[in-house]
Amino acid sequence: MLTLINTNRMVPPIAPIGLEYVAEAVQDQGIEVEVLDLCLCEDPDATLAAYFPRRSPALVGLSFRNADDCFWPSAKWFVPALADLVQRLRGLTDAPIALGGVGFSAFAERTVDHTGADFGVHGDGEGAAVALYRQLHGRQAFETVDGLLWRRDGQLVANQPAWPEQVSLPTRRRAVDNATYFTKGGQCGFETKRGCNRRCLYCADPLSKGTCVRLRPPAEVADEVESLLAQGIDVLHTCDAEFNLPRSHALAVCEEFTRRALGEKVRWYTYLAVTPFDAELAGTMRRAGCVGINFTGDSASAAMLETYRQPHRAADLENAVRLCRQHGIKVMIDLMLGGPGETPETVATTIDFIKRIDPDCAGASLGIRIYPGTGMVDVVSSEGPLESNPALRRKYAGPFDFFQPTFYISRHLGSNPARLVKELMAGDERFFEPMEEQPDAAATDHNYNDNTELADAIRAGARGAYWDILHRLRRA
Ligand code: B12
Ligand code: SF4
Repeated sequence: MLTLINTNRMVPPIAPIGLEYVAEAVQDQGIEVEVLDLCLCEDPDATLAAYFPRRSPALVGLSFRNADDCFWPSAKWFVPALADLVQRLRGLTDAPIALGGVGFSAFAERTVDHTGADFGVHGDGEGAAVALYRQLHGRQAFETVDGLLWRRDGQLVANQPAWPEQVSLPTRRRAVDNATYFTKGGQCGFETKRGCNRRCLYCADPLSKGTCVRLRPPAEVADEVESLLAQGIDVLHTCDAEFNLPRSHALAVCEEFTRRALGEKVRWYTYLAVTPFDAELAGTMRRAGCVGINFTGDSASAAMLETYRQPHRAADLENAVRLCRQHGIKVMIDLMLGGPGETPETVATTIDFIKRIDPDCAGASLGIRIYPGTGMVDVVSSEGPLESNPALRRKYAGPFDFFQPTFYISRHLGSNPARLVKELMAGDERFFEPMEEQPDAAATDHNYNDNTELADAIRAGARGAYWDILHRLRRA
């Protein structure tokens, strides 16, 4: 038997869709599986202590979605709590422990090493969990398991993830209590593809999910949405990196939704790259039930977009907002402020431009989380010794270590960059402001980590993407 544990207790709670796909794929191979959801229980310690004397799994799998909250100055790091959990499990079961999840995959080797887990799976878990389970009961040929991290003679070995070109997943969505997640989290996720073939300077998605786009059959995606609908869940959020990459697949998914009249039954939100986006795509998405788009806008400064390696320009942002307005889709622009070369002038250009094109809201992330393996590491390496680089921000002591939350804010923004950005926003309520570093600073940001304002609104019946719920609250 395989026991899968959801370790993510962030509030509002997001259903562990990755763990659910893994659980159902394992079940489909005839392996008994149980899910222990530490998010939906009152007392995780008591839940674990009550579970293990009753059950003796052959393998325990831990899902680790967020390695940290990616938000400066909050900079919450969740790896130490994961290490504590692994230690606690050692006292409760002799079963080997395997780690997986998107947060895990961004730092796979370091996380296995740091927590002392027996195994880890970098990338897709469906096939790897089955293969690992079988190898544990068979010849122990761990080198055959795609994406597996394991130890040979005490040395950590990391197998390459497979990144299969086509993704086919179970569609039942019954392994997790999605109805409760919907009530407490205000939305549930679904996935139409994995991976990204772009190389934005800061982004870890290609590392965690693969560097090519791996598509899921549209009919399968629609089957899954119908499974969620049958559970009373009618507000959804995509779990793709960017829904419109590629555009042809986005259209195909939407057309399948429309063919099944799903657009009249569900409302869904999504992340989109700013290009490609056009009237045909906007109209097709709206008919298929899309009610809100969060664009990876980053900046309106041509220089900053170039630095971030984004193919779009300010005019594309303007076009995106206009098309959303024309098609009745709410629109949020995610901004990435403070990257290499950002100056007060480029920030002002971006903020003024956003005010003018008038999206429903814009989120200002100030401070780029530096992930090992991304272009950001090359940038900071080229800027001289880390210890004397004023752009680097962190809350831990000792040598710099990008495994721990480490952020970059351009030195040109001075000693209080959040204040500077807020002054430029000038209280415009369309912006989620960056948070200042003072401990008593008021929260007008869009950090969803332990966000009680959001959780309370959802408890009172609010549903939708969190930016949309917060936006509605602020206008009320
Ligand atoms: C969609 C999304 C959101 C939506 C979620 C909507 C929803 N209803 O699900 C919203 C906007 C709410 C959101 C919020 C946040 N998010 Co988010 N989100 C994503 C996104 C795009 C998809 C996540 C997802 O569900 N993927 C699909 C599933 C199927 O994949 P998976 O979890 O990786 O699971 C697979 C494998 O990892 C593996 N696996 C998983 N578990 C296990 C267990 C075992 C044992 C094994 C073997 C394998 C295994 O198998 C699974 C299937 O193949 C990712 C980026 C990305 N492309 O993945 C960011 C991402 C996960 N989010 C991130 C962050 C930081 C957050 C927030 C903390 C932001 C904030 N401060 O507010 C919050 C946290 C919310 C919460 N309560 O947890 C970061 C985490 C980075 C990190 N350092 O860890 C990511 C990676 C984005 C990024 N690069 O910055 N998010
Ligand atoms: S920011 Fe979006 S488009 Fe760029 S690499 Fe990441 S997922 Fe791909």
